[in-house]
Amino acid sequence: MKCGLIGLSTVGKSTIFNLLTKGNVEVRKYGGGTADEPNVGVTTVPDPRLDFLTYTYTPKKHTPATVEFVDVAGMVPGKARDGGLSPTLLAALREVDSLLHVVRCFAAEDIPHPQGSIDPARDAELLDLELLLADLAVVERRIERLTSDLAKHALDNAALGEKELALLHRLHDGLEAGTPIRAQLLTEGEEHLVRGYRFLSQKPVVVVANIDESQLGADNPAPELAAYAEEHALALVPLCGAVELDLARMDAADAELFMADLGIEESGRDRLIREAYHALRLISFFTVGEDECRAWTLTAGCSAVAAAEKIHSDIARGFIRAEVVGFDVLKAEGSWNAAKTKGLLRLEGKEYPVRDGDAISFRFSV
Ligand SMILES: Nc1nc2c(ncn2[C@@H]2O[C@H](COP(=O)(O)OP(=O)(O)OP(=O)(O)O)[C@@H](O)[C@H]2O)c(=O)[nH]1
Ligand SMILES: [Mg+2]
Repeated sequence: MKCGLIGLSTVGKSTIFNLLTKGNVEVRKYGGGTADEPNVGVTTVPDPRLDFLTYTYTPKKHTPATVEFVDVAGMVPGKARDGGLSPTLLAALREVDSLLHVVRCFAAEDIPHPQGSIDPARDAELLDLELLLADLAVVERRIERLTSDLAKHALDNAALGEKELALLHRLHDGLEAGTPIRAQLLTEGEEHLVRGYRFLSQKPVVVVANIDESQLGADNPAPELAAYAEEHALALVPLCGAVELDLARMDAADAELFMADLGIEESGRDRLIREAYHALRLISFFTVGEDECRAWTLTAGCSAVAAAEKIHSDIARGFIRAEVVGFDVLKAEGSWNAAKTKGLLRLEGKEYPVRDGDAISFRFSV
């Protein structure tokens, strides 16, 4: 699972990246949005269910689910229209599965805002427009190419080419009308046809409102941005990046005092990871045993064979069946073997849609 942090420049992307990855990665400075190699860091997903399994099995190793975060340079509005986004930035963003869109809501007069004023809803819209325009450029290039190939009878499968062309025209019109591909409701077949383009506006998004210290504990700390997020059906997580980063670097006792003082109930880091997980429709399944208890990340609705693929391509290729038991049953029975003795393990095939909390053992032969 890879998640990209995007936003205009100096909105706090690297601060929040540091918070999420616990600052173990040296964060590069981008001179006013100049493209550079992205910062990459991995963080573990807190999960009390894995803690329980580890406690029960005392395995040699326990491995939480991880999310990889990618922190890129700030986007400069207007660049995507001329195809001016840097290839490094585009390549990094195409690779991620989802986006955390950081929007500056904090004031800080000593930190100049590239647009000259603090206006979170305007900024969010500007950035979303960049994503649309980046996709539009890809769609237009592809339409041109396909049209020419079809005219020259240069395609092996002209019917498929025609189908793709029709779809691209539809996406094009949608994008021009301001609708991200995410909201254009593709069928599974259509989705498959254009999957290779890895459109930016198709990726699921969580908006992170990087709020001012003065707004900590407020009910609705960024009302205009909240309205924008609601209108566009986007999840919104408000947090104060600078304060949360300080908090994450304190020892537990100090952090507790500090949080009580500021009216923060849960660390922003845990909350952001949890809410992002939820908003991005991610679930966890587990593999358990004396050697290792491990949580794996999967998109909700994925099949058992897709889950197998996460572990090893051989397991997916040689998939015979999956033995499955839900976490709650496993917890109630106390162990995999106890559940097995009671006949509570289910045998599922390749197409079984994995549920959050399933513990799975795969039978396969290669
Ligand atoms: N007051 C305040 N300052 C913040 C907050 N979050 C980040 N900053 C400051 O804003 C400045 C920019 O933060 P970065 O995290 O580097 O922002 P960025 O989006 O990664 O910037 P670029 O990579 O240059 O686009 C730094 O000086 C941060 O300390 C916040 O919540 N409150
Ligand atoms: Mg940065």
